[in-house]
Amino acid sequence: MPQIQISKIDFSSDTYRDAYSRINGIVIVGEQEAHDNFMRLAELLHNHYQYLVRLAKIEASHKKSFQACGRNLNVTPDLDFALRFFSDLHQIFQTAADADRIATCLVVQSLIIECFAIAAYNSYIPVADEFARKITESVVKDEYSHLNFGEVWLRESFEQCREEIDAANRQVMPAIWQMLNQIAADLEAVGMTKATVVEDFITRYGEALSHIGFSLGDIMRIIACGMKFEMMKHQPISLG
Ligand code: PL3
Ligand code: FE2
Ligand code: FE2
Repeated sequence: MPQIQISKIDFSSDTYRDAYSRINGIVIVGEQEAHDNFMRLAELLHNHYQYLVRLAKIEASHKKSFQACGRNLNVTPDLDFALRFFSDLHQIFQTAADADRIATCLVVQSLIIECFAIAAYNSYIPVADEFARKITESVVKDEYSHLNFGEVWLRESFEQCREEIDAANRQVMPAIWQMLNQIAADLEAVGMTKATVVEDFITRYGEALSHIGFSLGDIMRIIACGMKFEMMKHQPISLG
């Protein structure tokens, strides 16, 4: 029997629009970062230059699409908040690119940011307004191929890169949990939940690591390494 979904979300309420100003800022700045990162990767990976420039252009078009989503709801994106939100990841990517650490750059952009985006967009789709839902459905399709680029490259250089991938992960995962915690309340306000995003993210990132060549044991360890920071935040301090 088809389920009738009655949306309780009021897209024009102040609460919704306030939270959306930060979420919309994040996706706009996130897509801009993705554009810049793929352009940088194009310079670092000459034999993939044209393909990576094409990916960068797609990211620029995603940015435009999400700007339209904000305008449609009469929301001004909070870009200052979003720039601070991405600053740790931005720094990690720039430092790695300056040192020619391509595997690290790919872990940051092509694996982690893309998995984060796919998880977030998929959980946004069921609660989005009509206009944003159509846009997000088409954006998320592109993101799968961006994830795939990193998987394929890292799989081909797995033996030389596994240490670097591991180190990059240890650097990035705590930042990702922190980012999610910062926007947990805003996610709830637009009808999403942090738990859904975390679950989808872990599933996709774990799958990506297995495609690259990591064993199940490695994958558990890699993901749990980031989780420790996440769990500590919610554990009551035991004085006993
Ligand atoms: C990669 O192509 C783009 C990277 C964007 C990063 C997105 C992070 C998402 C955080 C939470 C926002 C979810 C809601 C989506 C609404 C349009
Ligand atoms: Fe994108
Ligand atoms: Fe992407």
